[in-house]
Amino acid sequence: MVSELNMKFGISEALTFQSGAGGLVKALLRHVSGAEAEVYLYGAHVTAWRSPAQGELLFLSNKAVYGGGKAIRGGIPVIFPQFSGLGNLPTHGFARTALWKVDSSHVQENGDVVLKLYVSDQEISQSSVKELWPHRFRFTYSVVLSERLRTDIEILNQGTQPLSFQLALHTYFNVSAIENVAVKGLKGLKYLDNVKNREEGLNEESDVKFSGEYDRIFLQAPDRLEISDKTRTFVIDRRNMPDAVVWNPWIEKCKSLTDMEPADYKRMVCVESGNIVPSVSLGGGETFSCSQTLSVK
Ligand code: TA6
Repeated sequence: MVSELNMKFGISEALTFQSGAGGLVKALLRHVSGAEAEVYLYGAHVTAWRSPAQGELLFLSNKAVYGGGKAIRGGIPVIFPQFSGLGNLPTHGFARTALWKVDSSHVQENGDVVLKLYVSDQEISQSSVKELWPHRFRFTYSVVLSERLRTDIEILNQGTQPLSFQLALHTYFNVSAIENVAVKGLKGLKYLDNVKNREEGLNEESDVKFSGEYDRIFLQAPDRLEISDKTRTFVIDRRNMPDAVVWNPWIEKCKSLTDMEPADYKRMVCVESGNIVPSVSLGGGETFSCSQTLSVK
């Protein structure tokens, strides 16, 4: 499998496929700047993004489980076609535990390394899912590495009937310590508070900081959000992904997660770009596209 993938899609220096954790196949992308990213075919899951200057930029749990129908804890889980429990599918949908396939790979003129993965209804084997979400679709996910990390999404409704979905890139950022972190750009936004049974609220904080379990879906957020940490700032640029989820499990919730160390809440924050409320409606034959670009300064 790995050697076949390297024959077909490998690009010397820029893109190699390897056997990763749990025997799952992962791709290693290397950019001329020295930036690197790792992507598992399982879940099309970006598990690492690192830069020579800043090191590991995404949080990845040392207790993550690889395969077996459980999502890898950390990196960038792809949430589709349902966010959290907002529907009758398994929490956060089936994309993050599906086995994606390689569509293509190339290095652009400007040096960006591109790995394009896809999953369709053909690759979804769980019959229960097909009953609950009986649509023909193709989800194409492009991981584009330069000094930045861009993830482009195209979702095609291959059926004739309309379908609707929720979507999010559930990005886990690696932070120095949660008490050093502030999420900027959310002032004045309506949110749904998942810690208070999705109670609606209005955010007055220019800087969202953390002192307990935090789990809010911010609606219609600006295209640019920032996460300031002690010595660096993450910049999240979003196209056509208006909602933003901010999550930190804090002490008790973190302890309850078997695939996180009890102290892991201190070194991560999730800021997730998405299309959650309302869901996206897609007519037969129509395509939805959106994108997230991560950079650090
Ligand atoms: O994005 C926030 C959230 O919906 C939280 O409620 C928490 O459940 C988190 O996702 C992680 O969910 P998971 O199913 O990956 O454990």
